[in-house]
Amino acid sequence: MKLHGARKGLATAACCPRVSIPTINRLARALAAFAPVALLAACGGSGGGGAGVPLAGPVAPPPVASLEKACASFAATDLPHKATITKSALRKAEGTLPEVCVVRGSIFSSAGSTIQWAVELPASAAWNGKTITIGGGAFDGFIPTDDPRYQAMVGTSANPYVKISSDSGHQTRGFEWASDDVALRNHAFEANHSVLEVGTQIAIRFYGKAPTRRYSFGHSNGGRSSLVAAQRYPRDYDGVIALEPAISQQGHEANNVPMLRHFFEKPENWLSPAKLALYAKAETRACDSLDGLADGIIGNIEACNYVPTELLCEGADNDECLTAGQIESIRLIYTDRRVEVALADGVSGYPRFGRGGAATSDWRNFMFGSSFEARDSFNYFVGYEAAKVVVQDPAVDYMRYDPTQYQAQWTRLSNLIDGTNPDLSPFAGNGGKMLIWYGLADACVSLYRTAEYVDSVKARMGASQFREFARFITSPSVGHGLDGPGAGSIDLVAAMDNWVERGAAPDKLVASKFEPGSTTPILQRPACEYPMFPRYDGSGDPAKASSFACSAT
Ligand SMILES: [Ca+2]
Repeated sequence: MKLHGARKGLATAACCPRVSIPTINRLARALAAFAPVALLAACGGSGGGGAGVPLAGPVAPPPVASLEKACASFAATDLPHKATITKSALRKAEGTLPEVCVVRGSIFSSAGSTIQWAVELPASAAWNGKTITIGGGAFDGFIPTDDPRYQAMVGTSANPYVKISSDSGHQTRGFEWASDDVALRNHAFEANHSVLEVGTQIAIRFYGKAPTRRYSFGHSNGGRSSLVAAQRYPRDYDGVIALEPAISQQGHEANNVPMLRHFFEKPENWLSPAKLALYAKAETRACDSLDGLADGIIGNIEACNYVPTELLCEGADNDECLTAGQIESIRLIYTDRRVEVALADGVSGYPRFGRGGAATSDWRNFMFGSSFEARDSFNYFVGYEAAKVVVQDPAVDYMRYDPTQYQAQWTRLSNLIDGTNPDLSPFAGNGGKMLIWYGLADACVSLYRTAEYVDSVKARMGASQFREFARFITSPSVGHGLDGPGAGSIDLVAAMDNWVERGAAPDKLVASKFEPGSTTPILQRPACEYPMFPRYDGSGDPAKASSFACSAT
């Protein structure tokens, strides 16, 4: 799961559901439309997994032809949700990706929302009998498995799986479609659920047997959709993996307004790459050793209270100092924010960001962007997109609108999209496992919102019950772009599968840092459960995880 440079449109959006009666009615109608097929099927569940979508439709014998032939001749006309196949073609092996049959198709939900999806099927002998759904970042609008960066993020351990993904029901990268209720509901949760049913059926038809396990994997908005699936459809997945999940998107968009306005109000508030480097160096110098080792990694973020007052420009502004406005920008990044907008599940405000982001690509990509004039940072982009929707005006002035005047729209969005429902009992009761990972330096989606969410789940279920099915682990000095001085690459798919299949809880995971293109780690650290971080033992090899112990202080 390393990499994928944080880029506008790719990185996941800030953020951020409850099943209403209309939803239930809608689901009932969908099921009714499907009844003739469902009646034909044995209600097989998904083998040994907890996932319980009925496996409808006739079962074909296992293919004996080559993958290419089986792929070219694959057809299915009675798929769930009236899904239609538009193309079925072999994709040859490339890099670390194996040869697969890619079945593409669509689900027409309404005039305002059509879901484009893809299901990647490895050769029968290579299939491990399981599926993995791969979620998209930002506002979706593309098929993640078509993007090599997403394939790299999920990693080679996912290669033996049937990979399922979709654009969530729209084909653009903005948020303008969110004014359409069907499109919004698809993006929020329904597309993921529907496409899982389609992908499961395609696997059954293609291989002649049902998947034994189904997992979900996603980063940022994709992490949100993983957690939302566990909240709304507790029988869909045996394991959900969420990296830096954007579970409170509306909290992010409404509450970041004052901070972003300050950045872009005047040039002397904005931090150039040179200023970012200056600040990153100073923050690292002040806080690096708080974890016992000066290694460029700020592990003990809670003890890091550095304020760059000594960098204040005494004369003319230059690259070796910070203006008062720039110091205020940094203070705002590290300060909890509160814009009076009420969100789903009693959530309000939006927490500060974790320390260390200036030394990653995050502050440039997510906070400040390429120039003061461009206003192209990702947080500004998603905030502006949300403003257009809540104000219902594509020409809204982001720098002037009052988020508190649009409570009804925030509520509408938050109730559908946000993944803050703390009731994971049905998911846990069904045997589901949950693995959440965070880079502590994330400057797009606040670590602390997920920490609050995990606390809310523990408060409801009990901390020990939480640990029976879930882990929240972190890696310091890794940002939302999954880069930075820290070690943040962990094989979470293998970790999840070990937990689900063998009961091996992911308590000894090691995070690695690699040089680009290399598979030999240059640095390793334990992946500690939040709020613990890797503390150096004082004598061991600084490159080895065994030289560090997880500590809360
Ligand atoms: Ca350190």
